[in-house]
Amino acid sequence: MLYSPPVSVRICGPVVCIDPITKALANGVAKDEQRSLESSQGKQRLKLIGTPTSPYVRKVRIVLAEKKIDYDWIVETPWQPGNALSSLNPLGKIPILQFDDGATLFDSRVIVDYLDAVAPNNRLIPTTNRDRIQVKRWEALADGVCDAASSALLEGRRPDGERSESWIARQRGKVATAVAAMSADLGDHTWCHGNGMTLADVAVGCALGYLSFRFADIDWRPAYPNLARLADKLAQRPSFADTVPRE
Ligand SMILES: N[C@@H](CCC(=O)N[C@@H](CS)C(=O)NCC(=O)O)C(=O)O
Repeated sequence: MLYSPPVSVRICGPVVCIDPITKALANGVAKDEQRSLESSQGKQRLKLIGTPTSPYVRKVRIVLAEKKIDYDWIVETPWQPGNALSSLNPLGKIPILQFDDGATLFDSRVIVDYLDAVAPNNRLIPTTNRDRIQVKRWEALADGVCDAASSALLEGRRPDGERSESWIARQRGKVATAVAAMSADLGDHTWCHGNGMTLADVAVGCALGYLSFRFADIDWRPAYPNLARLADKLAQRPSFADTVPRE
């Protein structure tokens, strides 16, 4: 089904419920988005489809939590034969965000971009182009760590005779250089970009969490104390603590 933009999402925090239309107007969202919010037919109940092990799903769950957006989480693994994911995402990958009318959004970068635009409370992606691109660059780097690491993991699970050790080494090499680059780019700064937490930190936190979860032999903490400091700070947030990867 083609994506038809929903008009509003339900934003509920533990203490207050924020009306998304009022909030959007107060935060000065773009005029066309205002119009779409104003033509509201009602509030959307979002479904997120994914697993508790996927770092991309975790990134979306953290953004949903940080923005206090209510949703139903449907656990579905792409590795289960006969799963229905390809009817929701032709690529058969998670995460998938599904709206009341059945329309879907993928992948994680598109979903978080969408969520940050329709629920402008607790902005995670800066609105100025220069800052926005830097945050998206961080996200690409961190997601790239997950891409390379998961490729190495899956290759390592192939049967003897089918497994390529050179492919695993290639992907592990990408992980190593990308983590070193993240550390160099973070330097002495508290956050990856700017003076507060952004999607850059969320994506980096998910990538580092995925390495700790799946690759006990990749000892990134002592090698990169600045990344360890960032990961420890993020781990104190309920959005991170509640989404620690698990089987
Ligand atoms: N770039 C995608 C990557 C999503 C992805 O690779 N998800 C994995 C799970 S961690 C998946 O669904 N793999 C199934 C497959 O490749 O068939 C995103 O950010 O959403």
